[in-house]
Amino acid sequence: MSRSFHFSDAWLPAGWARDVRVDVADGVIVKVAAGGERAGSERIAGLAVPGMPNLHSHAFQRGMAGLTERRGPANDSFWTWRELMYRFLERITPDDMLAVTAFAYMDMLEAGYTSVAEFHYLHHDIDGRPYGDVAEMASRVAEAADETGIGLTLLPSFYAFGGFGAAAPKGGQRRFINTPDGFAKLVEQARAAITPLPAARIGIAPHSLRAVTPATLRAVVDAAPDGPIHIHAAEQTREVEDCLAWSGRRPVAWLLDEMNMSPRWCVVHATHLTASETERLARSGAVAGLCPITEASLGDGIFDGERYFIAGGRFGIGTDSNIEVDAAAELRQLEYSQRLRDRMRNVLALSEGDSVGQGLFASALAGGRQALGRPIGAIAPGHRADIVVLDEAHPDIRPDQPQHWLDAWIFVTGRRLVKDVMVGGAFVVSDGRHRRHAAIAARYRQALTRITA
Ligand code: NGQ
Ligand code: ZN
Repeated sequence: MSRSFHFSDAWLPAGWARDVRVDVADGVIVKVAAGGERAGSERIAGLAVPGMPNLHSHAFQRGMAGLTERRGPANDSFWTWRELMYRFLERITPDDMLAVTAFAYMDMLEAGYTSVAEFHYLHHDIDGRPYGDVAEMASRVAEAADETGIGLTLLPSFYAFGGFGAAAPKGGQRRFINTPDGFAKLVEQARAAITPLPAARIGIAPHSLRAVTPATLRAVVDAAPDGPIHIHAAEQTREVEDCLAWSGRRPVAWLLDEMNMSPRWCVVHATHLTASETERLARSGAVAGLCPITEASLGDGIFDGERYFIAGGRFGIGTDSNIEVDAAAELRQLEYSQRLRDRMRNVLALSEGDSVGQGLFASALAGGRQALGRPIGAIAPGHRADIVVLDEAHPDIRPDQPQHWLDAWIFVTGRRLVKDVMVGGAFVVSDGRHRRHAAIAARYRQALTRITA
């Protein structure tokens, strides 16, 4: 099926262009022409930009947003939050998984994301036994993507141990656990579950160095000859200390030394790195999976963005715990974390005159594309027609100053500016609202009422 659109303004690889005709066939952009012919095309007012890939999500955690912001008995931290998260996920059934994930994906689409890499580890039944279909939960993730229209890279997570040195899993982890063989079956079933989805992709996600051993990590990586590989690393200082005690090396240094860190890899968080780890990671071609809003929420720390950018490092953004879903706000938080640490401004724009917003947006599109392993992230031939239309009539958008438009979105308006969203050439969000908003929201509310009863 082919369709043509005519956008009043569009952000193309070379920058903003006026009167842009985009021809789409089977969900893919086949031709882009600035000043192109209007006949036979649908006219769309607004500022068209490529949809942002979300490179790191645990969709089910959307259901606990707002429920962990009360002080506990002592020393609230990432680790006490994790206990609450384990308690929350104890109650999630496959139907709940669908309800919460679809709501999270709808929220992403309404907030400027058009694709997601789901780092999926909630595999087994509540008692820890595999479901009859070992990929039951993964199938619900695929169903949620199908229902909402978001592009999916599904990353079944390999989780085998409770801590460094093959520590036994704790009770709260029983729904995650697989052997490498069991994991291989899960990946095969998950692959079958995503087959009907347009251009969906599968990869793997060894959860963290805490959750694997060197031998099991190598086994699952060797069994995946292609596709993205995502892993959490160096998010908390305690994880770095435990890794040093276990191996004498820090997590990212260990990965760089022991695994072939190629562009297939996405190192999620990479918060606590030495200067040399930061530079080595940049040179490896892997993507740093930054989740600045969640990292702030969980008290993780601050990524060394300036050093990494100067070294040419690649990055993308992820919504992780999904506590606040907003592509613009995620990029803003990344820059603001640097400003707060350095007491400076415009830290992540490297040359005089550069726009912080434009630079971050362009880099996050490229890094997201690499981490998701899908042809996305540009309004250009060969890319999926995943396009976000921003409101050109918003009072903060000065019609004659396109050089400020992305900064206005990222630093001023955030997701309120998102008007219409197209995925694979079909509009799923109009005037800021997903076409199935009411039904997906009602089902989510019902599921949450039951889960948190
Ligand atoms: C997760 N989330 O897998 O959901 C983790 C917490 C862990 C973040 N790290 C659990 N943000 O790392 O063990
Ligand atoms: Zn995560």
